Amino acid sequence: GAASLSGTGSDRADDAVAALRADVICGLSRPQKALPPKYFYDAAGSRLFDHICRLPEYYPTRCELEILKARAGEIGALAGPEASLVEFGSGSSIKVRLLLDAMAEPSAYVPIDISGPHMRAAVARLADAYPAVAMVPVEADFTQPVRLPPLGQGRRVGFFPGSTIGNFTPEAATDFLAHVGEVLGAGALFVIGFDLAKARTVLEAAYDDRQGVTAAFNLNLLTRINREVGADFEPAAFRHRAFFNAEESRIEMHLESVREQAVRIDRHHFAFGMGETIHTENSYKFSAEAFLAMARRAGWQKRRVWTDTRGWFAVAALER
Ligand code: AVJ
Repeated sequence: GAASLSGTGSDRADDAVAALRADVICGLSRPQKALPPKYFYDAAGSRLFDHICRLPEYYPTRCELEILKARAGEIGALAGPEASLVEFGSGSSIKVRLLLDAMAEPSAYVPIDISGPHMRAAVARLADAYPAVAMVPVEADFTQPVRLPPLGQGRRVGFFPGSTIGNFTPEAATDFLAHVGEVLGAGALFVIGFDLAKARTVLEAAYDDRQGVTAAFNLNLLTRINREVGADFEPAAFRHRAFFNAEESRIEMHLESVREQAVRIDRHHFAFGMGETIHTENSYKFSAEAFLAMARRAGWQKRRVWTDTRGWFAVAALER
């Protein structure tokens, strides 16, 4: 929009802080206090998330890599020659490289990410390794309408790894899948990772690791809000909580107040009872059937579904 064309870096930063402040005030005003998980990923949070991906308990990253390594050839064949790879979010370049290596003369890589600097750094590294692939970063919120730049003759291949789809409620996930279909257009392929339901013990350990890295990741949200909007959260007065809600088939992360306390943002005061929580994240766990039914409602047909050897994680290739 106008801001991205004419705005300076600091205008954009002001906008981002204003959006964070509004979301925090709104989220803390609800009966069940809540904060959006997208705010986990400041510089410190992104580093902590990279650490989470290497933890012994956090299986999704390793499972998905196992699947992508085993199936890259099949994905490349489905993509066909001169395809454009459109990634929703700009994540692990290891996963993107696996796909680009398996595709026949890929014509473009198009990451869509709200964090410009992070994305441009990732793209610069890829550009050196893939001189024949046009690198076309799009700085945008991928949940909002975006128009793709003109791309080559080949197929459009969407990519949404990591089970980030699990952050959305089923309704929002369905809307998002339909939105991706609109963005990619008729004939597109969509390669998407999703986490599978499994034993509670395995799930809960993955979101409450022994080293406390996930706890630090969750609590970092409060540190970020203090720094960026001038709140006076005392992170030590909150505890990390993660549990599997079987009814909703999701891991929930919360920050639990260890005592009665109040938190201030300018003229706003938020009272916490002892044990009261801020709900910070949902991470839905699917059956392949439930996931595919949701994709079908959003206009996507199944081409393939692959799982790792333990059957803990899945990658689907969908077509529209
Ligand atoms: C990036 C949303 C896929 O839900 O597993 C990891 C985020 N939160 N540990 C997930 C996360 C706590 C992750 N996603």
